[in-house]
Amino acid sequence: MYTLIVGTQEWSSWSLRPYMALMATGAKFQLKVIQLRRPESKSAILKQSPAGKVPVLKFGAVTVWDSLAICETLAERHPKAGLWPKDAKLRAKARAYAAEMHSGFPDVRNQLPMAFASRLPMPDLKPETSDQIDRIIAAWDEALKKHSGKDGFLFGKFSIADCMYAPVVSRFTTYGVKTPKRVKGYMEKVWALPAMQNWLKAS
Ligand SMILES: N[C@@H](CCC(=O)N[C@@H](CS)C(=O)NCC(=O)O)C(=O)O
Repeated sequence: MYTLIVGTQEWSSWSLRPYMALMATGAKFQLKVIQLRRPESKSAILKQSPAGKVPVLKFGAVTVWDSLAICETLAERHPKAGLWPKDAKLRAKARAYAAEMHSGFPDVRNQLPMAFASRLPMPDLKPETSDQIDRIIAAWDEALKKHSGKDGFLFGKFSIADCMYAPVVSRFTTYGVKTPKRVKGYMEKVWALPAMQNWLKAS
């Protein structure tokens, strides 16, 4: 039904997000991996999407690029998967979390690049990077404290907010970022998900 085109799993943080969402729908899909950082990478990606970036989702005659657009499309097509919270106020907040990740934290991206299966020393952090790490931890902690309930994700049941932050769980694990107990428990929960473990095997 679907084809999800992703970049090398070890590095492609943007690709991990829709993979998490697609796995949560339970829908059948084919995964195509384009190896990044090779001379032929760009032309291979351009054959799949005019935007020249992965991830890309294809179904029928439709091509969707951009990780958040793919997650939104899946949420719309698979309402039973509950990829956004049912409650409208909670949904608005979950969307703000997802959007904050999508458009923000540039220094975390640059200084702590995703290296999914690796364990690396923490680099000397710029003040901006430390501030962004603190903001992510505070945002997670607040959502978990208020909304995680028995399911244990940021907004209770697993949602697109968790998909968007899954690469950060990986980055914090790789570089050994220290987190408070509640956040550590959340990271362990996300890391143990079958989708994350599949990604690890492929990394
Ligand atoms: N905003 C896009 C960003 C996607 C992106 O930057 N993808 C990287 C891989 S992780 C890529 O395709 N890089 C290859 C290139 O730029 O040639 C999204 O959310 O999907």
